[in-house]
Amino acid sequence: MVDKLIEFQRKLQEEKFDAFFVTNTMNSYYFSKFLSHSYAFLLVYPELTPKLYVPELDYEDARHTVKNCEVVKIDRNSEVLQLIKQNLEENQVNNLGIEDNSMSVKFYLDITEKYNFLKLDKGSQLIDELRITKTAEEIEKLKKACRIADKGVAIAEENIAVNRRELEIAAEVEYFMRKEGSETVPFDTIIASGYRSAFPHGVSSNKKIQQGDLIIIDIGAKIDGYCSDITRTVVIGPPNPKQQIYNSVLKAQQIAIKTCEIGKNANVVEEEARKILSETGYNEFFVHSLGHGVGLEVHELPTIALKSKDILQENSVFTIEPGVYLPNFGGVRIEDDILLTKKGAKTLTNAEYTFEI
Ligand SMILES: [Mn+2]
Repeated sequence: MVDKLIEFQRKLQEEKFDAFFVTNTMNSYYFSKFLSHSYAFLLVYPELTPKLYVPELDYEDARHTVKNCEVVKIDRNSEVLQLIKQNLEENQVNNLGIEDNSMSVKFYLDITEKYNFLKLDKGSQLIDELRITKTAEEIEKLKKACRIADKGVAIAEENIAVNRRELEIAAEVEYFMRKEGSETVPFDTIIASGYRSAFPHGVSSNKKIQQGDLIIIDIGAKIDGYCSDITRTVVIGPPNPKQQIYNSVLKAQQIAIKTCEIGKNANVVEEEARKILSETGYNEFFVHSLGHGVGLEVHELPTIALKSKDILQENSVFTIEPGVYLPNFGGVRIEDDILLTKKGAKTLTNAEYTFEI
């Protein structure tokens, strides 16, 4: 079984870090399985047992959960950075990796002052590179989150009706997904109808759904911290000819999914999707990138975009979501989460592509 903490320690050795200071709670959860709602500082050495520093109020919980690190209790009157400093000194650390992508300026200035005997090196990338491919255990969690979101789409479609408000539909979907085991929503549930469906970042509002509206349903669920992200677009009543942009978007999405293979540059996948949209003249209305990685965060690596330098890797999970947005008219977006395997892309979200309801 792949152990990401051991892989990380190997990387630290290769990159000649004496130690690494994991301060982002999502990353300390990634390695230790303990999610703190205050702080959980993980000090990782290439060869010693990692130490997880948690506040007193989290100690019992962490002690029961964590199997691969030594859990250190920080009582309310102690200074955690001071205690970590002692440990760094005892182990003769000269250079310390830090999480440059997520640390506050205040925290950075604080450690620069307190740890002035150290050379601090940027290291977020090392963790991002580990998170880009998923373990079997992570894939199971992502699959569960996807299954719940699939059912959430069906609930949205059942509830959508003329004169109901977008927020009401969003509430029905979230209530249902919670009952199915979703811990929370990874992002606000989006039900965007009519002219509002043309806002690529549209959110649910008090607008009432009307006959003939295009409606974007963009939702996600969360299992053990792992997110899903799916979008379907429906129309109430028979679609008018212009609403058939749906067919171009669906074709672009399906072709892009088929294009995904291990070793391919991510930008090529977006190019393929854009070729299809260009055939019908809609390419210029596709104003965002094609997709993003999904894991503990709903947006992580790889980036599926024209500018991306990422190479698609086996066991990466990411979205493919072309969209076309015609101002004052409406928009269409179709999104699935896919797992990249040796046999190509496998969709983890499997809600039907229903258009007319
Ligand atoms: Mn997305």
